[in-house]
Amino acid sequence: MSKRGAFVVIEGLDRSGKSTQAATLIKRLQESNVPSKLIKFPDRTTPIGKLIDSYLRSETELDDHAIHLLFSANRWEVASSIVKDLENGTTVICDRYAFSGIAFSASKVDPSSKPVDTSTSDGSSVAPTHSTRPPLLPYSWCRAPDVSLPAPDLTLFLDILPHIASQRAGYGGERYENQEHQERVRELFSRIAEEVEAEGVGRWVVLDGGLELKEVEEAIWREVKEALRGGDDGELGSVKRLWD
Ligand code: 2DT
Ligand code: MG
Repeated sequence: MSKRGAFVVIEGLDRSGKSTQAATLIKRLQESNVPSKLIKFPDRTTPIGKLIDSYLRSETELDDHAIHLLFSANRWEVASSIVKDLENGTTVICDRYAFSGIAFSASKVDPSSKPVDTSTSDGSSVAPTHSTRPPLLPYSWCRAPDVSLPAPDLTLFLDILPHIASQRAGYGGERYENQEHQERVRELFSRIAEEVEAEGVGRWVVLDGGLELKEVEEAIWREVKEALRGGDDGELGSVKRLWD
């Protein structure tokens, strides 16, 4: 078998620079003659993707469970083609993946729910915020539909503070693009990172998304070159599956 390609996922909050960096990375790979391909989730071009797109633009309302499953189905639509590409030696760069799926859904709260506990030590109470309300969907439920998807060899998490991201151009147009929700999404990503590291499903690397573009680009390039080299024996081995 020829050397397989690496599966590299770029994750982060909205406006953390993922799409810009993914585009630069694919250009560098191609200039280095590494067979590679860029994919993105949600893929809004498929029939399922069109439903997701309409939901994200707030043109339609969908039950929170249903939209979560659609996001996962949108990955399953191409899961076998990802594996095929990797096995044929193509490196796959993926802009968002199942980790966004879990983080964005498990961070949802019911705005009309009773806050967990907003009382302070002196007995007064503070206004309930997003983070004091109970989750709408259990974390384990959010993770379940993505179990057995191809696992990335490397996940690059572009970390940015929500208030910094909110000042970047193009922010705020779609559902979920508000600071309170993004704060909670960032917390969920930390939990996912711990789990990925504990279970050894590929490497999870946190990069400072607040740095200059060029600095982030170089940091990404170093990590990707390392990933392409494979393990100690110079092999990436067979494609692993998420969480199993
Ligand atoms: P973009 O801005 O990158 O197009 O993402 N999302 C994404 C989910 O809620 N679940 C998922 O599984 C994925 C992949 C994150 C659009 C928004 O969709 C959210 C932001
Ligand atoms: Mg967006």
